[in-house]
Amino acid sequence: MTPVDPAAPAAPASLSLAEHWMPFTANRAFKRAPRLLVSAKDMHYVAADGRRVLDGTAGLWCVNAGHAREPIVRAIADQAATLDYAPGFQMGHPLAFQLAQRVAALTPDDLDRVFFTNSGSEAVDTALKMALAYWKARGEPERVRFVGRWRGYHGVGFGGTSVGGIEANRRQFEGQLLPNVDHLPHPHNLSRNAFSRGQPAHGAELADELETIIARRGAHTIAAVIVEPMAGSTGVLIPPKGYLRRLRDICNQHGILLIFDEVITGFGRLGAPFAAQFFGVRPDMIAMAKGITNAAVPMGAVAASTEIHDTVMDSAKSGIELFHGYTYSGHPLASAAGLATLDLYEREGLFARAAELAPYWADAVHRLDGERHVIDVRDIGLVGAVELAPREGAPGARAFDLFLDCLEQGVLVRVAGDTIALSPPLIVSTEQIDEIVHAMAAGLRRLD
Ligand code: PXG
Repeated sequence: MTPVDPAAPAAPASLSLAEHWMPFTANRAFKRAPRLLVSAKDMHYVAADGRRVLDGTAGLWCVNAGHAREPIVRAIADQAATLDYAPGFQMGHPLAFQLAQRVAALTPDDLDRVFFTNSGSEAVDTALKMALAYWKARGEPERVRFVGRWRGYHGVGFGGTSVGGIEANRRQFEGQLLPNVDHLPHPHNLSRNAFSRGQPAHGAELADELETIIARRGAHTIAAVIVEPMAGSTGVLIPPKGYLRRLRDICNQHGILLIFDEVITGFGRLGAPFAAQFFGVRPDMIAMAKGITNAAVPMGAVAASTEIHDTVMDSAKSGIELFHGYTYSGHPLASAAGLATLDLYEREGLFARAAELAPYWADAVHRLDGERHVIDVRDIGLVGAVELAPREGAPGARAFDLFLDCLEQGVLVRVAGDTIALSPPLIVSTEQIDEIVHAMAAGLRRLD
């Protein structure tokens, strides 16, 4: 049991749970047995009953520097008192420009033109629309098709849902998703790659399926391919060695844009600023969010190549070049939080820290190899995944029980189908890594 924190704020005594329609949640079950968090600091949450919970998931893959970090808190508070909001259309404020410059300095090569959104979903839809605008500007308006990947997650906009490949997320909206989308096969293959350490050896050839799609549709109809370099929400799918390079090469051969959705992998999760650098593959656009502000204020962004940017700029005779944007694009509070966050990452060397911790992390999570029900353990950077054999007729139930068991032990992990995903803040200590793995092992031994 974890200690109770007497200083934690209490949840209100009479809290009505009916009105808040919760996102991606089993609402009825949750409201029968709610799990409420009331405060957080560094590596820990405090739950409504006062117990401390070790954050094994960086919130939802987003609190990379740990919770309620003082410089970020101060930057947001100061900014709220100085300039709470400024219109972002035909007006600007300095912080958004400063943050764009700082983000551009972290992205690979010439991906130096940064468009701000408020979420990963908006970043994805923005990148897809930029691809369409780019081809129109280039005089190839017939390039309108997108290629996503099965089991991909690109948020919940119509664009992201359409290129996404998680069946459950598509089913309720079938019939009104974007037309002209194809999906690559996902690269997850336990019969060849189970219990791999780091990138699996087998499966680079799955990228060649893009050639099949191109042969069927014609390269001249395809605007862009979008993939998560490492897929997170679907249960941590790590790209086989050579796979991303092959996708890049095929896109190059056919002049197709490659978009990396780095909403999860951006800002140090793998031990490099972006997965593009970690894997040594340059996309044409990167969609990002989450870690850009350490999740303290919602924000997302797209980094586009100067070529894409300049082509769109040059195609407009005068006036607005891209008919797209959000009321809160580059919001002052988010910009201030972003600047303080990037300072903190730099000052504490957190991306390098993630890289240095990765071997310890890999050893730790692979101690779960061979535990009961475990059919795979995988790792990359500071990401781990433990996949369980599903319970007969109840997919996901076993992993959900393990999630509840870990929470009872004071460790927050994340369920994705029958996989438990682990992604602690990059400030995690080796003792805390052991604590996460120990809770998982103890939970697994109790699990039906
Ligand atoms: N792309 C990727 C790759 C993501 O992981 C989004 C887009 C959408 O971002 P927004 O900010 O619109 O939610 C995401 C979001 C999980 C989990 O448990 C993952 C996400 C969100 C919630 C839960 O793995 N990723």
